[in-house]
Amino acid sequence: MSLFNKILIANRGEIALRIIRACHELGIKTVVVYSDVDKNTLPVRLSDESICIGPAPARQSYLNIPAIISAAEISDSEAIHPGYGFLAENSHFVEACRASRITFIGPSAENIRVGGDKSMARKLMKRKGIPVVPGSETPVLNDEDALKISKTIGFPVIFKASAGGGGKGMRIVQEEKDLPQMYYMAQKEALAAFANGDLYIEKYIPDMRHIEVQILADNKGNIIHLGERDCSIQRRHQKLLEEAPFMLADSKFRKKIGELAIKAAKAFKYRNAGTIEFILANDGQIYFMEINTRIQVEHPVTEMITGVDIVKEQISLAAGEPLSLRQQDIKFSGHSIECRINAEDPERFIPSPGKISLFVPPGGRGVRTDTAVYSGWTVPAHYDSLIAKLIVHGKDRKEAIVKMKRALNEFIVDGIKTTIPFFLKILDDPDFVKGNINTHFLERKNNGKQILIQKAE
Ligand code: MV4
Repeated sequence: MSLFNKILIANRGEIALRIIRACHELGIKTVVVYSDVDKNTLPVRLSDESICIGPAPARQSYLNIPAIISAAEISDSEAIHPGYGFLAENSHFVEACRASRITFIGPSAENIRVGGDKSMARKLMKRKGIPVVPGSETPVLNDEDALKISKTIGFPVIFKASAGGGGKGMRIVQEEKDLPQMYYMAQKEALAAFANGDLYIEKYIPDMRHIEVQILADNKGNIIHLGERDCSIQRRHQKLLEEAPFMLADSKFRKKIGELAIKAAKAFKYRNAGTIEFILANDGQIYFMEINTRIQVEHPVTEMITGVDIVKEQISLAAGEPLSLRQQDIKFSGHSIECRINAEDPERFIPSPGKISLFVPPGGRGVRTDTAVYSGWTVPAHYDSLIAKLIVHGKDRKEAIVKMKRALNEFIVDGIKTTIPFFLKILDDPDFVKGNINTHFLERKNNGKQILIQKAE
């Protein structure tokens, strides 16, 4: 199998290191690009080559397309892995790679364009017979248009930004009289965040669970799924804790949601690794929510229960290899949980950058820590605050919870504040332990005065 000789990694932190490890196991040389403040990082130290591409602000470094393409050219890199965030879902970057005859390790530019237009993606799904939440067919043009549609589907409704995904430009509208104001607030927020104020409407589904399915697709259109993840524990639309499998999924549910995800991916003519996100309503209805056209932060929980190395699969699929696994080869075993450890005040979730004087990640059977942190390193304030992903695997959910608590208690991070204490509280919460969770879990805990998080604003 001749994959690539050399891959450039256009990212930083734990995911850059995760990709370096996959490349080295495949016998592929790596080049990392980095910003001034990332000179003394593990990815730079452990990569075969490294190239400084600019100053700390991401616009001038990790988002600087000409600098990254030049770095790939001068280092003779045949492919670029974008990781997640930064340029991972930028269709212009995919086209720039193509123009320079560099393989983009990920989906097609078209996949990213359609997936990034949430309203268009919804329309495509509906046309192909995949259930979507009742709502608008296209972006709504104005508040009158929005009111007309809302009246036909019934309140409450939710506005979402076509260019969004995950929170910004979202507003729940409980009743008719609130609609105009909510419409303009959502539009203003979407415009500011995405330079695109297009909004679409969905019926508001109370107490939903966020269930997503990992898929892999080769260039010939063969698609398999690696099962589902429950990502319902979120705060302000940031996932904090993810698990696989969804604890209430039996093999029938897995088959149903897995086949829906494959059908959705086929409709997109999807290539490489991706995720289909679903809303699971409390009446058991499954609706397509959006498609994520990248490797995701939470991919390790799927790796832990399937034994599939998703990053290696991405590389092999990008090289044009056919899928090496058939659906019947995918076996699910045990239960995995991931906690996203952020450099943040665990009470107020505000960033806590600074020097980490001592860093001792936990280990032992069934414990994986994906991190690029080491003792003495300083967390820069310029990027997101994820410093480590703690992932455990147990024979069942109960064992995974016990293991996660054991590992969190072992984890030493001195010098900065982290979200470790917050996860210890969640893992002791009786509702969490029972699996009595949904996307409003944390808000409900707050209102019930079992404070797990401080109220935002
Ligand atoms: C929804 C929803 C209810 N109905 N969609 C989408 C992105 C994710 N981060 C939250 N999203 C939601 N989508 C429909 N049709 C509820 C949420 C949602 C939410 C919405 C507004 C404010 C806070 C929220 C917390 C969790 C979930």
